[in-house]
Amino acid sequence: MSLSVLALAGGVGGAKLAVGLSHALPPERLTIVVNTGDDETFHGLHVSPDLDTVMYALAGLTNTVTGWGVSGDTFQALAMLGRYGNTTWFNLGDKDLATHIKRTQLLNEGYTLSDVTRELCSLLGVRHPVVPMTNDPLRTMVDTDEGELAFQVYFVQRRCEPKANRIRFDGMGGAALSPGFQTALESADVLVFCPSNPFLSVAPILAVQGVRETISQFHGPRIAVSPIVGGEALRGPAAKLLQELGHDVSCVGVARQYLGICDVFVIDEVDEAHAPAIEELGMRVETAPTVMETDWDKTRLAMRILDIAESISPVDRSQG
Ligand code: FO1
Repeated sequence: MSLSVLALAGGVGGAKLAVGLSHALPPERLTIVVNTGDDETFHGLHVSPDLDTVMYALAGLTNTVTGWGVSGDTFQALAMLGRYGNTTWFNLGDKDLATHIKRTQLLNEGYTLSDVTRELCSLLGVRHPVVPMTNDPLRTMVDTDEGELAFQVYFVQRRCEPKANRIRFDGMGGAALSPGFQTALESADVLVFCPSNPFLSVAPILAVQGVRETISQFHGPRIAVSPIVGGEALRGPAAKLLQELGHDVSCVGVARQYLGICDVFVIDEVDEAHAPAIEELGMRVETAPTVMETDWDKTRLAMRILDIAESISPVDRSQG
């Protein structure tokens, strides 16, 4: 059986599984829809961190130390911008800046973010479709003890230190899903939630007009991978946010965020003891090695997800 997959991804964790899926599936069988709630304007340039993280990963350009940005990049332009009095807390490398210049140039010419992403990917040799969740502005805002902060201010400038009370998606009422996302939702056989932050990476995708409802009716298996392993986030503030927003700091707390939109929840082998609590939520649980360090780790997890999807026939789902 040859399944076609729609993968929903945020930044680094999403990019890793996207790479694994790209090894397991040809371009016409995979669409990677990416969060754009983290987008921000720096120095007059449109920066789409999660789109770039996925694009660089698929292009083999990733800085493997940080997980974002371009390998071997330098920061001379940023240093010069600092001399001109611009803010420099968001580390834009010289090569990375070229991406933002090109993106901004094309957006200013009237192309959509989907068009621009397709063009950048094509120029970097990325063959699997990478699609922004929306072409419209939708910005993640974090309400904290220090007031409401734009996502990158919270994440990078304030290093996720302020206590988060609530997360809001500015513009969600007017953000329509991108054409590529719409098509993939209609035509994919399987939906995969990559191991991305449920509040900061997946929730903005679900906040796009009609997405949550469409996914709740999705015709094929919906499989989510936990980004929390052994009670800790593999990276980023997922564990801190679970705690601050009043949820269990475990894969069970993550699974609860997927109620009604997920059929199979994949947890790491170290979390096997949590399986019954997740099954009680009405999801099937699978355990797998979910920590992706090497390319083989990524491909192995992708292949496992495809095996799980193949094991669920449409009949099983309609009876579930
Ligand atoms: N993350 C950081 O922690 N510090 C940075 O200075 C930083 C710069 C940066 C530049 C380009 C880019 O595409 C991503 C960058 N990131 C940085 C990562 C980014 O803030 C996060 O990956 C996401 O927005 C969360 O998924």
